[in-house]
This record gives sequence, C-alpha cells and structure tokens, in this order.
Amino acid sequence: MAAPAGFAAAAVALHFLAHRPRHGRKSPWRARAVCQAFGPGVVDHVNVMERVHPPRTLPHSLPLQLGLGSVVSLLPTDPEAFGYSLERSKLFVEKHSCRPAVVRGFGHEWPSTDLWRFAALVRDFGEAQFLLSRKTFDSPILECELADYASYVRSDGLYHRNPLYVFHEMFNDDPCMEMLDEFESPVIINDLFSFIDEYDDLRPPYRWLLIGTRRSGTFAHQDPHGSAAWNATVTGFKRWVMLPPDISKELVLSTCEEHDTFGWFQNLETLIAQLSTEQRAQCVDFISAPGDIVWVPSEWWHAVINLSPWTVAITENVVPFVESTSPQLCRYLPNSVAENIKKKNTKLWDCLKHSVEGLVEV
Ligand SMILES: O=C(O)CCC(=O)C(=O)O
Ligand SMILES: [Fe+2]
Repeated sequence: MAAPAGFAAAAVALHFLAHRPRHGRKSPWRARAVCQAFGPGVVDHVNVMERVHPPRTLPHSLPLQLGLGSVVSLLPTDPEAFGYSLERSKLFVEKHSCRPAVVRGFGHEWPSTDLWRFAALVRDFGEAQFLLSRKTFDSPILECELADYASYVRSDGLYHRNPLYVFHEMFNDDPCMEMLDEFESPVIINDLFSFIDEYDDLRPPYRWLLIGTRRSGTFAHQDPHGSAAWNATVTGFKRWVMLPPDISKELVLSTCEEHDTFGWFQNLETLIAQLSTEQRAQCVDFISAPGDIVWVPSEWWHAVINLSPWTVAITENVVPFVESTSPQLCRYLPNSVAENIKKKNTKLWDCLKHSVEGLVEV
C-alpha cells in the first residue's frame, strides 16, 4: 500500500497511556506525546486530536451510484479464481490480473472470522502495540495498545471525519504473530516478492493488518514497486473505488485539497465528471464483505473507506509472474531480487530473462 510507505521512518510516536475502560463503558483516553511536534509532557486527548485533525462538521453520507463499471466477481470454486492452487492462480493471473477482481467468500472458514471480532481481539491482543496511520497534512505515525485503540473507536473516533486507522506491518516475529495462523494467504503464482527472505533487509514491507472504524480508510494511491495486492476483508464492510493506471496523478488528487479519505470520496463525482466515457466504464466502485478477497492490480489507483464500526482486514503486496506478464509488472525489481531468483529457481529465471528486458539493470 502506498499509504503506509515510510512507516519505518516514523516521524512521530505517540504512546497512549493505559486508561482502559471496562467493556461497555465509554471513557476518555489520555495520551503522552513523545515527539517535539506535539510539545513535551502529557497532553489530553482533545488536545492531541485537535492538533492532528481539527474538528469539522460530520457529513452524513457519501455519493453513491456513480455509474462506474463493475468489478469481476469470482467464487472460490471458479477454476480461474486465485487462491487455492497454483494452476488456478496461473489462469487468474493470465486472464484477470490486469483488472480489479474479488473472490467472494474465500475466507469464510478462516478462524479469524470469529477471532478478529471486537471483543475477542481486544481480549487476546489488548496489550499488544500497533502502529496507526492516517492521511493528513503531515501524516503522523502513531502507536498504541489495541485496548486503547478500542477505547478510541468507542469515544472520540465516533466523531472524527478522518479517524485513526491501525495500519500495522506484520512480521513473522511480530508480538501478534499468532494472528498469522488465523488466516490463509491465497496461493499466488510465482510471487517475485517471495524470493526475498523475510529476514532479509532487502524485502520491502509487504503485509499489513488493518483495523479501522467508520470513515477510516486509505487515501487514493498506487501500490509501491509496481506490486499488485490481495486484501481480505475479515470483519465489517469496506467500500472500494479503483481507477485505471492511465488516469493521471494530478487528476486523481485534484479534487481533494485536504487529503483525507472521506473528503476524496465526497468529491468523487467532480473527479468522475472529468473522465471519458471509456475511462468511467473501466473504473469500479464496490463493497467487500467478510470473507471476500479483493485483487488490486498493479498500478491501479485505489481508495478504500471502512463502513463498519470495527472493520478488520489483512493485505499482502505481491508481484506475480507468468510468461505473458507484461514487463512493466517487474520493472521495479531491484537487482538483489533478480539475484535471489537466479539462485533459487533457474527455470523461472530463464523465463524472466526472456520477458523482462534489462531486468538486472533496474
Ligand atoms: O484500507 C485498505 O483496506 C486498503 C489498503 C491498501 O490499499 C493497501 O494496503 O495498499
Ligand atoms: Fe494499496
């Protein structure tokens, strides 16, 4: 996801101090700023929130029925749906991977369906620290315990137009690593990213846990390194808008001065009015439900807004390769990745060499 790029270089860290409500009781939460940007010492939640995000009148609804195209919808049993086997995933990549798609109900049987609901997740991981993000004028990176985030979504978060969003990069040695056993990453054919070792510094961040409340979400962006992504909605509902790569960055960002996700969706009609009929037909606007896995094609613009009070998703960036893959999909691959592939899979390396001109020079 492009939005969290630069996470590691967090400019701001904010630690919410334990001030946890019992279930069912709303309570203010306090915060201690540990960064110069907020000044020294303990600040109260109103102070912090107003500095991060000045209050505004909450609009009630977003424009709907914008007359965009429809997303490719597949069932998990479909022979061309990615997920279950390499064979199907290959067919998917060859046939559908350049268009947004959704495999409906793929994750219905995952343990996360129950375990990532509000009460269970806060019970099991309430003390674990998670990174938060939000698109604002300065996009601060914050950190808090999940129980404090839960407290936030039941109090101040209810009234924010652009609420804080848990956007947590998940490693195999993450404090909440047990969660990694509670879903099953879909099978993706020849994911070039996976040729870089997890513990190798060269591997770009690729997996995030996302927890948000109503109106939180991800501002319009393209994913980094030319990667595509799958994004599984586990709890709650999410609204997606995707626009094809040929629409310019200037146009995608032109209608939203404030750079908040809600504002982008609010001004979508103005943006769409500037597109040609063909471009409009290519764009998609749809909702993902628990169990659905969305496919975000490489270089497509996408913005997401969470519709439920507790919306949880898991997402991974991938660079699938099949012989018919367009060279542009791989053009950002650093030399080190190419070297790894050469070492680990000669057959794949031979295909890559023929298809992707100048790969090692990238
Ligand atoms: O908020 C979301 O679910 C979208 C995340 C996303 O676009 C990304 O991870 O690249
Ligand atoms: Fe993304």
